[in-house]
Amino acid sequence: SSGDSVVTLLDYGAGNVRSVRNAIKHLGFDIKDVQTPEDILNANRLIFPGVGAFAAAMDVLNKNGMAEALCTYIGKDRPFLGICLGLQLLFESSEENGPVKGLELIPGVVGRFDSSSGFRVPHIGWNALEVASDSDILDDIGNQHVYFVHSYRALPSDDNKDWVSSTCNYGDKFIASVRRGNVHAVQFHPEKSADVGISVLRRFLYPKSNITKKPDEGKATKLAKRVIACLDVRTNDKGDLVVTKGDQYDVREHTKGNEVRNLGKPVELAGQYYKDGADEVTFLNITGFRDFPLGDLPMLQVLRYTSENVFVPLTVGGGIRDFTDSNGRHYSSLEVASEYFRSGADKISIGSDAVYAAEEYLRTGVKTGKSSLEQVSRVYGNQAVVVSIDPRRVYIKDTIDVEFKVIRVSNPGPNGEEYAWYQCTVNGGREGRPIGAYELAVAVEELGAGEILLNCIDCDGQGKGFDIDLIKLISDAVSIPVIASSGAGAVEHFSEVLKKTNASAALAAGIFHRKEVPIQCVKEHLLKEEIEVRI
Ligand code: 1PR
Repeated sequence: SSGDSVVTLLDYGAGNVRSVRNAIKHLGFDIKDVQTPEDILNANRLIFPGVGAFAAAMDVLNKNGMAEALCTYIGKDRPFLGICLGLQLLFESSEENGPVKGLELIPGVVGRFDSSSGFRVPHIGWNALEVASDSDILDDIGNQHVYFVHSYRALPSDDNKDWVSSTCNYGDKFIASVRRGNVHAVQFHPEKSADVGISVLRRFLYPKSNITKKPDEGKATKLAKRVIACLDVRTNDKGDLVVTKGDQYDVREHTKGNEVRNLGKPVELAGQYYKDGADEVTFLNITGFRDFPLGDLPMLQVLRYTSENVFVPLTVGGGIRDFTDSNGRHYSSLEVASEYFRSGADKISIGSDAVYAAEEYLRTGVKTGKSSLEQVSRVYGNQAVVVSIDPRRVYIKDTIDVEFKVIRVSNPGPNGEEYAWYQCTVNGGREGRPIGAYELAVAVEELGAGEILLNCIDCDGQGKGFDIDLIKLISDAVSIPVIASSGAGAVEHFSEVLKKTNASAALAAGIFHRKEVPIQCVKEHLLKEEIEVRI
């Protein structure tokens, strides 16, 4: 292929850049991977999607001469697009496990968001920008939302104001993008920002194509509340991977055959929900606790196919733990997670194994660093690790002698009980454990979880609304984002949970699968209720 349709990609192997590759291919370009510093110097256009930790990335760039080549390339004003860490590395230094020296092309220090100001860290989700007038690749954005996921950010100052092409508000006003000539970098993820993000990439790849429009004055907005579509996936009795949906976690039909309920094909449904405006798509491999997920090649295929066309974040969960297969081959949880990331996942979700890790941590007070949660979080960053909690409500008459966090419930239990605690379960709700959802949430935040997916077995599939008591309890207990799940049956349930609790997102399954309410209607309702959403 001619050099004109080739994008040079700097991927130093620290994480999932599959979605960047997919987006580039989607726009009709071939990819040439950087092998040597010369490849950088010879590039027609270079994309650098930084992933992983700042120090590790600088180490790799310094060791193989890439850092120098990058500085030369950028110094010559050659077409460059840095993404996320690919923006941060251009600055003088970062406080991430540091100070650590960066490429020193832009004045300023990359620091951590301050979670004490009430803003949850990581900054995960869709936010709008204030765009400067000569932003070029951002000219189509206006005040549409783009997807961010990061804990560190650079701040605008007098020293770097020549570079700053847009800012975003999240506690601080931070740098969302920089631009000088042909050199661009963005803190957000264009490859995960749906059509808006694809248009940013298109403007970079096809420069000067219809740059006529002046940007709308982007006005500062708040982080949008996310609406997430969840696909519970498992193999049915015929051996096909299907989207299923339980009633309080029971996914079998109550007919003679007792079949696994089949609500459609995972790749098709994910594609549909993307088109309908889902802010994220989550796949839960619900038999992963029993069957080894890497034996489950179809699940990896589902991710690969989905990520080719779905340009919003994908989360996958189920079966992330250490495993020894029937041949005695040992797989670490990190290998399992890595395989999911390589196949197109942006985040992985851990259920059962996080419960065991939290129990041990609470018992010993020691962080061993060995749990799946800690390992994946260390290697891929905490923004890539979701902990899925499957609690069941336990009503009690009084609060005496309960070693777990008890709340006064809004609706009394079947025997008039006024109190409850929420017991964590493992193995798809089959086994209750001696730990409460509150205790678990606090512990997993300390162990490195970046987000909590909060289910509720009592509400799952009932369509009667989210468990507001539970979601309030957990979202007030942690400073990482909480995704409210289980029980959505009407648009009002979404506004209720987002107004009455501090949840950052609302997830639903059945209501979308049964086509009762399209995602767009949920968004329109939220907008009407003056809740910030991405439309
Ligand atoms: O324990 O790490 O292998 O992870 C297993 C994962 O599979 C966990 O995230 C667990 O929540 C999930 N899971 C296991 N069994 C089931 C089941 O249903 N039998 N599904 C299951 C969890 C709950 C939500 C559901 C919401 C919204 N399903 O995913 O989508 O409740 O539903 P609704 O809107 O229809 O009410 P591990």
